[in-house]
Formats: sequence, structure tokens, C-alpha cells
Amino acid sequence: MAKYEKVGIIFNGGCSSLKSIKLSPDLEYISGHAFEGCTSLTSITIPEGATYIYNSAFAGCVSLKSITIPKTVTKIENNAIGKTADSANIEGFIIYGYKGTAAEQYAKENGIKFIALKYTPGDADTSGEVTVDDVLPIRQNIAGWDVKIDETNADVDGDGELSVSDALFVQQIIRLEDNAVRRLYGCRSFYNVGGVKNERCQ
Ligand SMILES: [Ca+2]
Ligand SMILES: [Ca+2]
Repeated sequence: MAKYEKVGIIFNGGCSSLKSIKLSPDLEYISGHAFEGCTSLTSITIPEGATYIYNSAFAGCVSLKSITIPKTVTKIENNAIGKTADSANIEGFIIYGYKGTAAEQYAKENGIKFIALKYTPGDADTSGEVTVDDVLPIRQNIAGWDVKIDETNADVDGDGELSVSDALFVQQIIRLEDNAVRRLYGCRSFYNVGGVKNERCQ
């Protein structure tokens, strides 16, 4: 697994043997044609915080069958995702993203299947609930493992990167019934971190 440290991606194609890549959490955009022709690429995680995906960024990545777009992405250019080298749709391609974002708009305009993600802080494995099963994949991800998680959900403290702090927050969400945790993080934080409505805060 390659690790990319710089902001922005400048592969500019020529990566036919690349299967997966860990992108820097500081990544701001994926440049035009960055992964064009990476025909072996099977999975990639766009980091939370990335804003633009430029034209033909993933064109011809025919082994890639789905991609998850964080809600920070506000612009996706022509042929960026889910397209063959000839600008046709890759059969069965799915874009996972959040409703009302550039991801949904791009999918709609290009006739690509879109599955809406629900923002649930802590639900890293997108099972629909926050449990101990969400802690391990976050820790594995921090350790550099290629584990598929929803980075928007996993970045519980909202600082744009995954760290031990997020894993700890998830453990605290699980224990939210404990009043001591509520006091520790204060009413407002409790509401934000847990995503749970606390009547006493209103
Ligand atoms: Ca879960
Ligand atoms: Ca974080």
C-alpha cells in the first residue's frame, strides 16, 4: 500500500498496478486525471476535508466499483468518477454520499447509482448504530490498515483526521448513559459528539 503525503494528487495516470492507496488526511483535492487508467485500483478512501475532485480523476479505473464521497467535497468535475476511459459509465458503479451534496448531484447528472449515507457520529462501519464494533475499525485505520470505514462518521471530534481521540469519543458515545460523561463534555459538546438530543440542552 502506497502512502501519499502531499496535498493534492499528481499521479497523472500510469498506475495500472496500483491496487489501493492511503491518502493523506490533509488532502485538499484530487487533481485532473490523477488516477486515470489505474485499472487495478479496487478501493480508495477520499479523506474527510477534501473539497474538489477534478476532471477524469478516476477515469478508466474499471476495477473500482464504488466510492464514498465525504460531505466536504463541493465540486466533482466531468468524468471524474465511475467512468471508463471512453467516458461511459462503469457498470454497477455506486457512489455513496450525503444527500444534497455534490456527490448526489454528480451521480444524478451522470446516471450513476447513488446511495445516501446517514450522518451518525461514531458509526464507522455504517451499521446504523454506534457499538463497540465501530471502535476496532477506527483503531485499525489509524494503524494504517486498509479497513473500509465511513470517515465522516468516524471523525467524531470533527478535526478532519482520524486519531485515537475519535476512537475514545466513540467509546464515550457508547457510555453516554453515564452522567459523568455528560458533565465531562458539557451539554453542548454532548449534543454534538453524541448526535443525541439532550432535552436539558434546549
Ligand atoms: Ca456501527
Ligand atoms: Ca478526528
